[in-house]
Amino acid sequence: MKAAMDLIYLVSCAVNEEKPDAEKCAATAILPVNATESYIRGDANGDGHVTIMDATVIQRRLVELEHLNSDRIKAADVTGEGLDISDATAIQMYLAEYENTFKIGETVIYDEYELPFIPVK
Ligand SMILES: [Ca+2]
Repeated sequence: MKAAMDLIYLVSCAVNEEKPDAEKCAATAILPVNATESYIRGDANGDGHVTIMDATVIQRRLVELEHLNSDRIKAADVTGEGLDISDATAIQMYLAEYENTFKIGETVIYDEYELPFIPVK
């Protein structure tokens, strides 16, 4: 699931008290309230569910039999350490109802983006 990513820029300035005419401004990019990006942690194939197919897709990606775009890799990297076999194992353990240490199956929502400092002047 992915919505449009039109960015709104919020510009804020701080006045330098030692030099009253000097301002330091920064622009922060944020997303509109209704523009969200979300994914289900562990849903490597993007079908909206976490199943054994997601572990299989990760395994196939690791031996270069499958391509995953950056959004799918983000969902597949359940351990947060880069995509590797531990992600497939974690999904298998989740499906076998072991303790869900990595919050697999939970929806991860981004509703606001903050980009690095952007000097305005
Ligand atoms: Ca899936």
